[in-house]
Amino acid sequence: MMELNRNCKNILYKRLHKLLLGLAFTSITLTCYSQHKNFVVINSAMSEKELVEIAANIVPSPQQLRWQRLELTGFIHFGINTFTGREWGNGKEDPKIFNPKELDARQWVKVCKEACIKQVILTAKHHDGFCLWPTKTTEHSVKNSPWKNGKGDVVKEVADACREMGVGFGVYLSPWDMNNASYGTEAYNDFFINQLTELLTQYGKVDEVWFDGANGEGPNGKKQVYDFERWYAHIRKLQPQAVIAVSGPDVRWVGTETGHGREEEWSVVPMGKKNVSTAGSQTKADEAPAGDMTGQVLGSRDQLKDGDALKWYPAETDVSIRPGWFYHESEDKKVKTPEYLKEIYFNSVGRNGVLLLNIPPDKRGLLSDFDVSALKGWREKLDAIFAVNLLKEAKAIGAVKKIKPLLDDNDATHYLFPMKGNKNTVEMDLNEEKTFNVLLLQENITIGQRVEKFVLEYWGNNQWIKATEGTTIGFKRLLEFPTITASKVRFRIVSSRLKPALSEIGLYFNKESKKG
Ligand code: FUL
Repeated sequence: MMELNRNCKNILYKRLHKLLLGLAFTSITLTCYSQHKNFVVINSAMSEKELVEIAANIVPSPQQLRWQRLELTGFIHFGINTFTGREWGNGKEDPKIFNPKELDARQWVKVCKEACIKQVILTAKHHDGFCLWPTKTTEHSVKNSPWKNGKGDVVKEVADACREMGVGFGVYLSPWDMNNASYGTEAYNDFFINQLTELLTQYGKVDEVWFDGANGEGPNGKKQVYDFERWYAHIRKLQPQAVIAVSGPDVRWVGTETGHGREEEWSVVPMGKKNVSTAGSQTKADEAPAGDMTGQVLGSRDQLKDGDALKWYPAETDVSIRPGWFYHESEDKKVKTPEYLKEIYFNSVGRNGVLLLNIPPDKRGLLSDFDVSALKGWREKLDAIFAVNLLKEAKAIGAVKKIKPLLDDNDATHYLFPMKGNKNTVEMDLNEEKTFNVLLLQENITIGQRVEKFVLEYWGNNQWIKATEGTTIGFKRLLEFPTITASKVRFRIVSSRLKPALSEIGLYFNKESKKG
């Protein structure tokens, strides 16, 4: 009996222990969760200090983090315009002109993959309303084209190729539709929901849904009031892991289509109030940041008060490898050079953005040799520059000793700079003289984006000399500067919103540098 009692007590204790542990764990999770949000409502009574602290603690959602880590994504503009030679159709095109006789989506994805592009977004429907999948929602689609006798499905071919090659898959579905008769009426929002349902239920996992803000007239001369809220909710239900860009809540348009993002790029921006959109775009886009989204800086200290909320809303930098978004033979000689693409990489990925590089297939349904060789040359350049981190074997010689996490190629580990006295500086001995002209920096954004100003110096002529400097870091910052040879360097964080969590630092040598 005694034995039985003891056993029961043991079981009871164990259960109680488990329960308490469970409760403690829940409360830890809740605390962590409440401290780390990607959206915080603010009010006008808050001081700048409070706002800065809130901004510095805002972090990406898991979807945003996955997306940011991709760094390179690819855009495929392909459709009826490929056959008319236009950039924007008018919705009156005959589906019979769509006939890409050699279409090979595996070639598109393979070329992208070899260029280290991690996700591919296909224009499933552009402004002309022509659908690249055999949709039930309209007759204006591949099903009425001679391609594969109307039995083809470009969306499926791209989705399958992406899955096979381990590349992410996304869809561009233009809200503006110049073909559909219901455009400009409430029925169009239902039609759009049905198109989304098809795209998000028939092709497996979708990682990104891309909405353009363009909002022109439809076939009956009317404009549509887009029901973005409803569309977002639908996407969240069908593909919760997908990010919604750029007229969407997760990813923001950087504000230019040149491929060159802002030097000072904050991923936390004020939202709400004073929405200003570009001409021709829907002015009521709920997700536009406060102020001018094409402005020089968004989210600086004095701009934080300009919204009703602060939000993690990172920048996507979209640009085409050619002057146009669609393929035109006349632009074959105008494909961006590997050197220029490298500049774009530095000024997009290297400025805390994700690059969305458009590579449009031609009338055959293949990426042309011009584009393929430009991408290859680009990749070779980047591989050559980033082959060796010259800091790998460096020894910490200053007040900050913990440099291991900064050199482990892992953006999830970091050193949290105490920022007291000289604990804002990491001083390193390179063991011997090294030649370098590229600086790579990363912050652990799961802690927050915090650095506001930094400087890199080297030891020369018995003094510290500035090599380069900058403002924001964010997920990644790349800076190229005139070539330097030195055996000692120091990296100093001049100002930061809160203790900065630096995750990586690297020095590299670009032997083809144009900076001298
Ligand atoms: C724009 C569109 O009007 C262009 O044709 C292209 O699709 C680009 C990515 O977005 O707003």
